[in-house]
Amino acid sequence: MENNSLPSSTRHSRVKWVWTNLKGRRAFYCLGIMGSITFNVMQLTIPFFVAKLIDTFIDNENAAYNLEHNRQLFYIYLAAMVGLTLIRTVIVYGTGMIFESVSQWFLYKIRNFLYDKVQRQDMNFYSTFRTGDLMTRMTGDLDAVRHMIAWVIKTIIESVALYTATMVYFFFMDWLLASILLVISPLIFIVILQFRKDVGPKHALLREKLSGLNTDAQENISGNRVVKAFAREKYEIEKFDKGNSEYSETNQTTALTWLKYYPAIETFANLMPIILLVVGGIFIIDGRLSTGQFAAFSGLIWAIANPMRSLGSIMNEFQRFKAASAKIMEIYYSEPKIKDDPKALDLPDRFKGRVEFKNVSFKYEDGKLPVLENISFTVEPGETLAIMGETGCGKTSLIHLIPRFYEVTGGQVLVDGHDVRQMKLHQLRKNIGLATQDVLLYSDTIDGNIAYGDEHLPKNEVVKFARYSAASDFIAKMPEGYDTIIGERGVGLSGGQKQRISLARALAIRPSILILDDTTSAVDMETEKEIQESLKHLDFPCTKIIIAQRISTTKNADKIMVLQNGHITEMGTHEELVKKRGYYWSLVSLQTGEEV
Ligand code: DGT
Ligand code: MG
Repeated sequence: MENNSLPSSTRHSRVKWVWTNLKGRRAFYCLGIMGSITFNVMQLTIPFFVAKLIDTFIDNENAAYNLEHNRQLFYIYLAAMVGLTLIRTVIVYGTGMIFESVSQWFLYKIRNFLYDKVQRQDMNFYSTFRTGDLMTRMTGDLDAVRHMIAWVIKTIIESVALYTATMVYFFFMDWLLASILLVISPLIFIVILQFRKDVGPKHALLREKLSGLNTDAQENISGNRVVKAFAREKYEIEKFDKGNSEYSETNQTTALTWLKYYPAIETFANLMPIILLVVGGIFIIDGRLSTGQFAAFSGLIWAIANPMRSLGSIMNEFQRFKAASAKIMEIYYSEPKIKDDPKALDLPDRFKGRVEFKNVSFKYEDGKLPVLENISFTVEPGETLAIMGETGCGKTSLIHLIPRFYEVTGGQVLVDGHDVRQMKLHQLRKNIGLATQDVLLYSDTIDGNIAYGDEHLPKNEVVKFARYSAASDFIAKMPEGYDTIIGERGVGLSGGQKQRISLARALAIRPSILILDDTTSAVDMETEKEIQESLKHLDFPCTKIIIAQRISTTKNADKIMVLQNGHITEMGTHEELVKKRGYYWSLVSLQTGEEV
């Protein structure tokens, strides 16, 4: 994760992270915890009153007398038992609501936070994390964290409260019997610790398998055309099947791990009633313990055996939380490298549109060779610069430096005379209209896609920009015109149609700098000419930087730049470059089919 300087999540304690993010609901959550403790301590009341009843009214020399003359006490005991049970029910309901609502609130808050984080990341982040993996983090992993808050912590508190209260009560009644029952506990803890060691890595692996499965599914569903074109359905189905069965197997091994430890825990837990029966029996015979007390011990023995039994599932869920939270915290604490300088300049909203490269060099962080070297040029406001060059020579990389998608490795990129690193990213990018080489349109109406950068754009403006990009004719022929849904679940569009909508989208923000990356490559010559003509007559001032392969697109530009292997090899007007008889000249000859 070196690209994004993601701090290792282990540096942040998980529980502390949860606690920090509970801010705003902490008091409410603590109320839930207190409710849980109260409810569990109250579990002791029934056996307590049962013991009292037995010792006063059943197993007592004066039982008949007591029943006769102390009948009121008998009713008080009964009423107390019923009353306390009712109160306990209310508390259980209340705490259940609290844990559920706090955990849902947490889930909502963190999911929004993560989405925000992901949206603000720079390009490097997106080449590091795969979509399927990010989706897993935002869904399954987050649910494991929610489960921790709603169930795991609650169950731990309940178990500890119940166990402790019962033990205190037991010690109060008979310290010796209580101590003998306690002897089992360390054995159980040893088994549980061993289980934790065993199951922890399995949860981590399980989580990786799920993420891999999601990534495969996501890539194949969005890339289904390629799968079909190469008739690779069978291969992809088999690949998924393999991943799926591996996931299923890992799931089973993880779930079955507990079964290895379960018999030991169960044996220890079952030993308790036996010890109680033997030792308690002897104590009753010796007169050390009353029948009522024995009944209380017996009625509560589950309260120390059950928490031990639930230790297994608590540990299981805790390990799942551990694996999931590490993944979430990685995103949570990640910081984009490209962000606003705290001392960023306060510039007027609309730029003039002067672009200057000063000795710019650039290399991708994961790349070995420099992509651009020593690039210097200037485009004055309102001018048009055309960039040409063989595939892979660095054209797209160059224009991506203007909106600061990547940081230069040497030199400076200046807009209106200011280094882009000193500008507010939002402001810089708001001034740039970019039609990227890979067109991505949203599953939305044509209108919604064109007005993406300015949702309040009036309909007549949308139509105007569609006209600029020579898209209005084909849009008018669509079944529902501008309201036709396009994108993944909508009407299919041709490559050239998509490019024209993408151009209209870039124009619709009235950028002071318009960047077109091969935007008319799939458009026929006639339509392209139309587009060129309207770009000359936009109703707002705009600097244009146009990457293209066709001479017809570039020849009217104020400047034409030829890039070769990351260097500028030619720069000038059409006439100048033709005279030079270099790369540009050879392109002209090739494309026009005549010696010029
Ligand atoms: P095109 O669109 O095929 O006409 O080619 P250009 O001129 O737009 O090339 P460009 O800038 O996309 O790529 C220049 C070089 O940089 C090429 O060798 C591939 C490499 N490159 C492009 N994108 C990345 C990236 O995200 N990471 C790394 N490591 N290398 C990249
Ligand atoms: Mg390119």
